[in-house]
Parts: sequence; structure tokens; C-alpha cells
Amino acid sequence: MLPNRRREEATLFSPPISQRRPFHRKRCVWKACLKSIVLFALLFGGQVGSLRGETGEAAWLRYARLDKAASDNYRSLPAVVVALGDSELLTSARDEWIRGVQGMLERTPRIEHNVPKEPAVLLGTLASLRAALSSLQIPSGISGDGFWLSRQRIHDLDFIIVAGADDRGILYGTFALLSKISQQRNIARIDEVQQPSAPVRWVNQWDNLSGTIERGYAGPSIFFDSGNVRTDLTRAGEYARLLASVGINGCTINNVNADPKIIQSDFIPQIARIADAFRPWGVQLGIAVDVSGPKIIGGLDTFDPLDPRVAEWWKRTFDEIYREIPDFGGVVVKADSEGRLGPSAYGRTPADAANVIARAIEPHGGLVFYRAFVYDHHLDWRHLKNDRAKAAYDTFHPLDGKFDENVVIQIKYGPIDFQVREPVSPLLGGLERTNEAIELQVTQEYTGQQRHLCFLVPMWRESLDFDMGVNGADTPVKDLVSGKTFHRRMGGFVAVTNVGMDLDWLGHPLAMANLYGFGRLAWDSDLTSEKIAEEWTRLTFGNDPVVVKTITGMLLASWKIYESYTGPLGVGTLTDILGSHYGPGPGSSERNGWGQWHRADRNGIGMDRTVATGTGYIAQYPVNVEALYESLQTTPDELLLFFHHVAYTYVLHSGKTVIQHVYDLHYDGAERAQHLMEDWKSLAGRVDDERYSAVLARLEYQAGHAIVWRDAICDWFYSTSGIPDAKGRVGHHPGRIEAEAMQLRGYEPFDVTPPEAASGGKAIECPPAQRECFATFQFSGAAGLYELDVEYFDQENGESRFRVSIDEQLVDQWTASDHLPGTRPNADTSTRRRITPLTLRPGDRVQIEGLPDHGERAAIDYVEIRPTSAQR
Ligand code: GCV
Repeated sequence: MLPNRRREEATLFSPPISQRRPFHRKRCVWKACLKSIVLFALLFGGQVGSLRGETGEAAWLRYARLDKAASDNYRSLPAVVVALGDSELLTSARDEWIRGVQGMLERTPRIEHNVPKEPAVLLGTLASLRAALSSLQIPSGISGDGFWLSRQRIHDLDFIIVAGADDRGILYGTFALLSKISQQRNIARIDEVQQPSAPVRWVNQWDNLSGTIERGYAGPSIFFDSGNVRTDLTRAGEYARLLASVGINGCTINNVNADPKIIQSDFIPQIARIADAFRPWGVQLGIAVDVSGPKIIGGLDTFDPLDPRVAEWWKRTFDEIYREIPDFGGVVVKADSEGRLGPSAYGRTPADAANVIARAIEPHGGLVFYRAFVYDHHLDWRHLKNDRAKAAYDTFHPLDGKFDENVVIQIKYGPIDFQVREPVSPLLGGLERTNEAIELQVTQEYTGQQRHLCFLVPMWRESLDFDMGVNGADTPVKDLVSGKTFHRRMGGFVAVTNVGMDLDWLGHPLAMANLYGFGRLAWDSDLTSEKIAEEWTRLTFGNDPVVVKTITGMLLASWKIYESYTGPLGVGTLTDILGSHYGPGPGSSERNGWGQWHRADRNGIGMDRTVATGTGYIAQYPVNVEALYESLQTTPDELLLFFHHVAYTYVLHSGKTVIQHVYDLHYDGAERAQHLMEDWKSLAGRVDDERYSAVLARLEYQAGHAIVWRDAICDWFYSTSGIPDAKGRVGHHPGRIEAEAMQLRGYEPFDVTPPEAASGGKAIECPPAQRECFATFQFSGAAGLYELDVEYFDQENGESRFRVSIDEQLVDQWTASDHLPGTRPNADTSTRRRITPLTLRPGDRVQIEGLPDHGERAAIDYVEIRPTSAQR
């Protein structure tokens, strides 16, 4: 056992300032420590109030109490609320108003049922308001889910009007008004009409009936558990409320890799309960269906969409669904994709498959979202003309005009798969006589899985604003998908969201900005990223200008920061595409059929997609866009490697070579990830301690993992190109002591695969035969204050423990119990423990003791020691 003697200098040692278990809620060893930091801030900090701890569960609907000055501005708010009608939606709107006003202004509005002879907030449809107040001048142009908010003086009385074309509009208007108060906006003379950008504003959950979620990073499903719909659907209702508050009107609840069981007769009553939970919020229930259903569960010997028995089966199925769920919204279909069965089995087209379902659902008013994510994942990688990016356009463009009116083609924003940077999918401009919707991804599958901060609205903004130039006209993607350009009745926005049972919904309190942002963009596709980030911050963390400025700045910077250490020049997210899609794995893209190739060799990198010499993908764009990307000169640097294969020495518009740009960008990105953490720390005492500590833990982790990314990508580029970093950083790490170079007792060195997943390609592990292992080295620097990072591997298959001591005095200990995606020591599981500040003298013996647990062998990559920032 380690002695418990304290060193003389021990007063200078303090434990790390946050827990190193960003995703493990149950153990909060360091919480006490965090609390003391907040206490310190309370005692000595600037403007600090008493901040109640928050879990993040309320998301942007906190209705936090306004301070006196702010609430005085709303003193004249009418004391009465009237709902002109008694529908479920109207009741939700009225109750939401009461809840919001109670929370923010500590007043309880009084309910009346008719227009009173005193000031009131009136909630009603245009028709009911007209009937109740004949003198009311209602503006034109309010339709669908649109609403009108107005303050009117009628018969000398002050009324706030929340009017919707339909009941859903009233609910949306109520949320909008509450949001303004929450953001402390002036509503004294409010008079505005809001119309949604598009009729389709849906989210997709990828929940399995077992309760797991495909690409879900925030706990189990809120809908399903062990093969059934959960008994308690409170969270489902709360989710629908959140969705409604930003105007989302539909939600599919199960994985697009669909379990056919979801539409079995005995299961429909179960999903009907979810529809019941959604209904008060105007969110229509949808499901993902498997096109092979007629055969797999229907007892037919075929699922050929042109077989009349198949058509009849779909009809019967939807008749049954609508008997249980009269407002059922529709279905999403993934077919002929990633091993899913599809119409190609019978030589039929996606139009055949979509239409047979569409005709069965059409009499009930339902929609079919047919995903354009159709591609062959057994492509021959040796064939240089093969290109997965071409698949969606090649499949669907020839079918334009062949889909029924209630079919919407759901198209991922880029031609590959939710990468950190892709050009927009050419198919978005390739359908003129077919409804379409853009598919975005709130769940951060390739963008840090909610362990890294990556606010995606600026990326979506760029895609939506991209002018496709269809037929030579101005045709921004936002207008193509909304149906505006080609006068389509249907169309809009879909996002894969994958919230889970974690209290904060997405597992990272700041990740909810993406869900909010998606809803806001779907509602108003012209909103700027800045406005969305600021709104969300005010609603989620309050109106303290320092908080608003800091968090907004962090959000807006985060996508490019993430891109800069994970996927340069449009090459795609250089992650392990065969596994978790999380940590770096640049080598995994090649030599397989999945088609996420970057064609790197000794001389150069990038997919040649030109018409002249490459795969010809660029020809799928309208002429102006084709010209833009076909030429090396006009292709923007950030998409260079998506479109062109170039030498590492190719000089970018910036004047740098490709290789030096890659090195510089990764060092810069990792550094900026560190700054995100520092920015957040400046908010100590201004944000409640629970969310402060939760976010800090994640940002600390991100700062460490950004270095894992930086080193892996730089090492890989160096070993592939053989060109050294002109600034001498790559492969040289001052202050780093490789674990395999330490004095080992019990520990054994091993080769990490792929080699770039660990510093120097090696690490050490404590074999199962050992109960504990030791790695020791002597500090040889000057005496002073240091921070010491232990880079170790935290796998899912065990909870090993570590103790660090200096000259036999214990200075830190922890358990490796994060939830990182992997059961092997690699770049997914590599993580950092920072011990700071620490006094060290030349000759000090630093010892790390590792105690393995099950499959996790307390593996260590390296230790890095650097002077604390105060000393640097
Ligand atoms: C639901 C990516 C994901 C898959 C997902 C697929 C899709 O390939 O990795 O998990 O499957 O996209 O969008 O259908």
C-alpha cells in the first residue's frame, strides 16, 4: 500500500478542479471540490448571486425568475388569460402561459373563459378572435401553423393577442411570447406575424425497441424498454413539449433500421400511448417501417411493391394504425441501404416502394419520408471511378416526378454521411417535381458524440444558404427543401436527434443548443447562427451579459474548432469509420467497401471527383456549381480534398502547403479546444454549480481528447507523407515521458493498433495475472510548479484504478469509469487526468500504480509535465 505521509510541499498540491468522469453521474468524488470553487467564487468573485443547481432537464424552458428590474418591465402584463376554445392544444397553450408567468414573474394569471371587461391575454384561432372581438383588425397572410402576436387597445382595454391560423399556431405563439419575456425582450408594442419556413419540421429518433439507441449518446430510450413501450411516458411528453416550443411538428420514434414488429397489431396500442403523450403538444407521431414487413411479419411470400397483395397488406396495416392513432403523421423508410432489404430485391425502384406505402397511407393524410441514403457499401475500393457520393443522385434524380404527392425524399445535407464538412448533396438541386426534405443530425455521431462541444448551426446555415443555381436561377438550398423554389406543397427539415433518458437529454448541457437551433432554423430558415446561439444561451443560462457573450462565443467558435482537429480541407471526419465514429482512425477509411475514401498515398491525398479525370461526381451539380468545384483554382480550400487529389506540397489559397496546413490546423485546433475550457472557467459563479461542473468536466475531457486527435492525425500524415512539420512539433513532445520508457514493475509494453492511436504507437498494460502494476520515472526538470497529465485508457469493459505518488506520497487517485466507446486501448478510449498544481524538484520519483479491473488493464500511454500557466 502507498504510505499516507504528506510531503512538505503538499500544501501546494490541490486536487484537480473537476471530476474526470464526464459521463458518469453516479460518482461525484470531485463534486465537493467543485463546490468549494464555487464557494470561493461566491466569497471573492465579482457579481455572484445564489444560483440554484440545475440538471438541464428544463432545457430552454426554465422560466427562471426574472430579477426585480426586469420583472418591473412586465408589470403591466394582463392578470387574466382567456383560451377561446377548449381543445387539448389550446389548454396546453393556456397552461404553459400560466406556468411561464408563474416561474418568471411569480404571478398566477387568472383563467377566464370569455373576453373579460379588463385587460387580458387572449389565446385563440383567427376565427374565434374575430367572433369574440369584431373590431379586431387581423393582418392577412397567417396560415398553417403560423401565428400573430399583438398588443391591442380595444374599448380602452389592453389585450395581448396570441392568434393562430390553427390551434398549433396558438401554442407556438404562446411559446414565442414566453420566450421573449424569458429573454427580457420588450413586448410593450409587440405586433408580429410568424409563418414557418416549411410544413415539414420533423425529428427522427433512432431508438430500438430494446431501449438502446443507434448512435445515441445520452442514455437509453425515452420510449422503449426491453421490447415494449415504457410504462411511464412522462419524458416522452416533456420531449414533445420541448419540440413544440420551437415549432417541431412531427417525431418518428424508432430506428430507421426498423424492427418490423413496430407495426404488428399487438404493438400498435403501445405506440398509440406515445401518440397520446405527444398530442397535447401538436407533435405528430411517426414511425420507421421496414419495406420487407409484408413478408417478414405479414405472412406473404413477397414484399414486391408491385404485387397487389403487398399493396393490400400496407393498406390494412395503415387502416389499423389510424383506427388507434387518428392523427398519425407518417413513416420514414430506409431501404436498399447498409444491408437493409429494399425494392431492388425485385428489380423495383424506390418510387415503387415509396408509392405503395404512400397510397395506403394517403387516405388518412399521412406522409412517407423515403430516405435518399441509398448506397452500396460493398463498393470496390480499387476502382478509382467508384464513388459513394454519387449514389443518391444516381438513384433518385432519374425518378424525379415519379413519386406520389405525399412522398417526401429525405436527403442528408451532404452526399456522404453527416461529416464535419461536406458540400451540399447535389440531389437537393436535382428534384424539381418531387417533394424533398433536408436531413440534418443533432446527435453528434461524427462530430464528437456530445463529449465534444460542436454547435452545428453555423454548418447547417452554410448548407441552407448554398446557392445551387438550378436552371441558372438563385436557388438556395433552404428554398429548394421548403418547396418554395418549385412550388411543392410539402417539404422541409428533418433532424436525427436521439435524445435519451439522461436528465439533460443529450448528455452535454451545451449540446441542446443544436436541438434548439434545428427547431429554430426549421421554423425560420433565415435566422442567423448568432441570433440562435444568443437566444438559446439567454433561455438556458439567463441574461447576465457576461454569460451570454461568453457562451455565445464558445458555441459559434466550436464547429470550426472541432473541424480543425478532426477533418481538414473537406477530407471528411478522419475517424474510425468502421467502428465507433468517434476517435481518430484515418487509416480505417481505405481498403474497404464503405466508400469514405480519401485516397491518401505517399504523394498526395483527396478524392478526385472531377469530370475531367475523376469519378465525375461534380457533374451532378448544376453548371455554375460544377464549374466552381471542377477547377482547383476556384474550389474553396475547406473542400479541396473532397473534390481533388493533390500533392501534400500543393499550395492552398492561404499560401501554405497542404501538409503544413494540416499540421498547423491541428495544433491550432487543439489549442483552441483548451481555450474553450478556459472561457467556461471564467463563468464560475455566474452559472449554477451543477451545470457549471457538468460542462467543465466535458470541456476538460475535450481539451485532452483534442490532443489525442491532433497527435494521431499529425503522426498519420507524417508517416504517410514522410514530410516533417516545418515547425518541428510533430513527433516531438517536450515534457512527455512515454510509459514504455518508464521503469516498469508488472506493467508490460504493447503495440497499440492503429499505431497513431497512442503516442509512439506503444503503451503499457497490467496483465490479468497481476493485481497491481507500477510505472516509475525520475523528474529531471527544474524545481517549480507543474501540471502533470497522465494519458491513460478508460475502456467500457472495466473500472481500473490509478494512484499517482511522488516520492511515495500519494498526490492523486481516481477510477477509470467514464463511458467512452470502446473495449480496447485506442484513440476512442484514450483520456487524460490532469494533476495541477504540483510542486516538483529534480530527482523526484513519480510513480503511477495501476489496478486493472476485468478487461480493462489500467493501460497508460504517457505522462506529460509542463510548468503551470502561472509559471510559464
Ligand atoms: C441508422 C450512418 C450511421 C448508421 C445509420 C445510418 C443511416 O451510417 O452510422 O448508424 O443507421 O447512417 O443514416 O441510416
